[in-house]
Amino acid sequence: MTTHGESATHSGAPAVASPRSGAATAAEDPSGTPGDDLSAALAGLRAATTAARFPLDLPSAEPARRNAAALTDQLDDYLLPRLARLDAPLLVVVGGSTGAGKSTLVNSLVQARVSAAGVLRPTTRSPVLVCNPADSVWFRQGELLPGLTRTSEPSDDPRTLQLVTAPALPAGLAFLDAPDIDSVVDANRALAGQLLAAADLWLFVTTAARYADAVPWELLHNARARGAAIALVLDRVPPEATEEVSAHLAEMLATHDLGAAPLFVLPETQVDGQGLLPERVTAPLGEWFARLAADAEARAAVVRQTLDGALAALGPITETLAGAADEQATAADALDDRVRGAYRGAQRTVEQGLSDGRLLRGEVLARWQEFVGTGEFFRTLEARIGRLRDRVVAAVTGRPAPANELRDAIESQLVTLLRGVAAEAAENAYTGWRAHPAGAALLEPDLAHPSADLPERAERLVRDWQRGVLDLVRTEGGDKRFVARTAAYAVNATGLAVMIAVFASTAFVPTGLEVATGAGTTVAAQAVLQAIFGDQAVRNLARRARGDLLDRVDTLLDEEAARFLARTASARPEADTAADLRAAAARVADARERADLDVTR
Ligand SMILES: Nc1nc2c(ncn2[C@@H]2O[C@H](COP(=O)(O)OP(=O)(O)OP(=O)(O)O)[C@@H](O)[C@H]2O)c(=O)[nH]1
Ligand SMILES: [Mg+2]
Repeated sequence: MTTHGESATHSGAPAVASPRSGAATAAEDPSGTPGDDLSAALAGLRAATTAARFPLDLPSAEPARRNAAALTDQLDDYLLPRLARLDAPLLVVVGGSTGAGKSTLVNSLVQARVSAAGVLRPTTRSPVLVCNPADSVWFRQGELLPGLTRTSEPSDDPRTLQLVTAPALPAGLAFLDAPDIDSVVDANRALAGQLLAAADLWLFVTTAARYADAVPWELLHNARARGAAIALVLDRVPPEATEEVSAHLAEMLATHDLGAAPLFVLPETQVDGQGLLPERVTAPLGEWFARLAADAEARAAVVRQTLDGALAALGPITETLAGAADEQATAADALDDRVRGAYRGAQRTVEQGLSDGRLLRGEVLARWQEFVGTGEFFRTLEARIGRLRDRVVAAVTGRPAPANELRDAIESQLVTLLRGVAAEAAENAYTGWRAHPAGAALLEPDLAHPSADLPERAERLVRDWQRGVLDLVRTEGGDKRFVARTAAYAVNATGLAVMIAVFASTAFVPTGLEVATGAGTTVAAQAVLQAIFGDQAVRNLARRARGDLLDRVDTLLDEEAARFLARTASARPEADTAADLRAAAARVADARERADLDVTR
């Protein structure tokens, strides 16, 4: 058994993919059109992605935000710059668990201590890129991974990229030593993911102790799913375990559809005084990279394979974003519906209150009876309606106080009703939202109650309505003679009668029940009321006054509902977010098809 070298199942050929001969069509397309199309399509996708917002707190929102950010990063870090320069040096990102020996391996491959290796875990916190001096201009100018500040000094800041040149490394190939992928340090983990998304080739380094860990396999699986070029190093393998571990790892690779990825098994050895591995240990890997570096076509094939895979993955990723955007819109609609339902309920309660005579009770009824007169008054009533009206008028004339009291009683009855329905609607809308994941996040305690100034607004509403009823009586009283005959006090009296008629809804006071049961009134009282309300003019006025009241109530309740609806409106994604994302992804897919980057097709 060899203690080092590539696993027996894989050849040492530099090709990570299998390039078809002369396949560099897109890379060498003289017109450059497919690439330009692709770049434009990707710019469109970038715009659609950054425009997409997922503000409502749905289970899909957080992953969508993360995916959108990762997608934008990958477009900026890798896809756009790589597409613009298909011939740029191939970037090998060295990734894996902490302490696997990544930095040591990179140092050993370039024959220099370019990246600090150490016993403190994790050691590498900020990425180190090592390339041939001839390639340093490309990496320095910052097209690739533009968010990382270039530095020439070692750094612990994850937002920097330390650039080192190593003459021992051939031109056309660069290594990026990344922080650990399953780090306990959040920033490390996030950065490692971002760096892998910018790799032309991922060199995954693991050890005999760590190779079965879950996180790396998840990342490997995703990388494989995107069609990224991958090679693996099983590092620091104790000689006695080589056979068993290699076999098991090969099995796992096959299970994850990674059986074709080159695997290098490196034995545990001593590092030298510089912390480098002996040449004989790294030789197979070093030679594989040397051949890759020397073969422009093979390198181009790796680049195109990863690029094409990443482009192909944009469709499904974008679709999840579009799906999440759809969910946002649906949730916003659902939240709006709950609010509208609650406030429609309030409107219905008011309408019902105006139909079922429930407002004609208590204080209002008492004041009304007082207003139209006592038993005394009714005993003197005559049958003729015209006379009767005069009597009513006469009864009112000298007695302004009962009129005011009746008006006040009507006002307070209505205000109580409005406060009640507004409170109930707020509570219903509030609990409706609280039961919805996205709604709960939009709530604040005040929303459980009507607006602070609702009582004031309700009072104003009723007073305005009462004034409106009087105006109506004055200007629109159908029976001109009646109005003409009746002076200001009569307008007032008729107005109040109209309001009572609104409370009784049918414009009759049908309510032998409610009205006649009041103390001091008799069947005669009902007769007089029927005489008044049986009048067509009063009925018309009551119908219009009722409509006016309901309109005002609708406005008031709409204002109340608006406190909720404003929140969904500001959280609601643009209507065409999902469509824009899908259209942008379709354009990318189309341009990718025409660019024909896939060397295996
Ligand atoms: N004996 C021996 N020690 C090794 C070998 N490879 C790495 N080491 C040591 O293991 C420790 C960790 O190695 P690093 O190269 O820093 O590991 P890393 O993967 O870069 O770790 P992070 O930067 O934390 O992700 C260092 O002290 C190395 O000197 C090896 O093959 N043999
Ligand atoms: Mg390291």
